[in-house]
Amino acid sequence: MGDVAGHLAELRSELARLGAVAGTLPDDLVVIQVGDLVHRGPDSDAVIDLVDHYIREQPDQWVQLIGNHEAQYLRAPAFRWPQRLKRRSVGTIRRWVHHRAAVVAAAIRTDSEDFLVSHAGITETFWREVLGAPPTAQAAADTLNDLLTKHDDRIFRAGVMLGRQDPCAGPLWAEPVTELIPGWLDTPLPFSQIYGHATVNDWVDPVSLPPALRGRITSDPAAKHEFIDVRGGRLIGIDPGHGSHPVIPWRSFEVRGDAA
Ligand SMILES: [Mn+2]
Repeated sequence: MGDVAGHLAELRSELARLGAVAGTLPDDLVVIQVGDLVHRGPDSDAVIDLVDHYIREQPDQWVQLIGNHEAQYLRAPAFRWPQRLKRRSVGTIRRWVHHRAAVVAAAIRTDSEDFLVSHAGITETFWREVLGAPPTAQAAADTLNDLLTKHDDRIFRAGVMLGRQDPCAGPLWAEPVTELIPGWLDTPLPFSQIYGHATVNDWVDPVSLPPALRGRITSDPAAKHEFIDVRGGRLIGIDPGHGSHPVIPWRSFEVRGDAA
């Protein structure tokens, strides 16, 4: 599930579409939410409460990832933001991280494809230099989550969104057009990646695509998903781009396989 951005009604209706009834997820569903649950929309604290309900009641079926907006509450804020969560919500996010109910990355394997899921994606430079070029999504996710446990600053490394383009921007901050995608045009992807945070497309005010991506990118505007085909796999952006108002319609990206 892409960025929720503080929109409780959108979170509820998407979970209902996925089969949640009366606060219970169906047995065969695991939700991996890519982070940025909060800010922009009107109900950030209520979104934290609802996710906390699922994390408590069905811990094996909700995998919460950390976005750069959650990171604002885990360490010294990296940027200024007009909204601020209630103290109780901050405590909830910190408890998730402490108990590893919120992590940096997850892996999904299907019969035909291996996926790493993270907030902003792993750049080629980050994959090689920080992670040591792991060949599988599971190995990459394990290393990323170990780095979080060790409070390694590289997990939180910013990039162009905070002012300086960086090929080693981290999994909470990499910007797709300038930081995430370019490195993977030269090096085969070891596994596909699913991420939120930002998309090449602007779903509200369509932009012309960068020349390097023409012919490589396909989009599902109804779902607000985009697919960049590169050697070795796909880069799949699923941030619907909710602002103070939700961007409708949007959907989670559904994969049939095993989440770990
Ligand atoms: Mn983000």
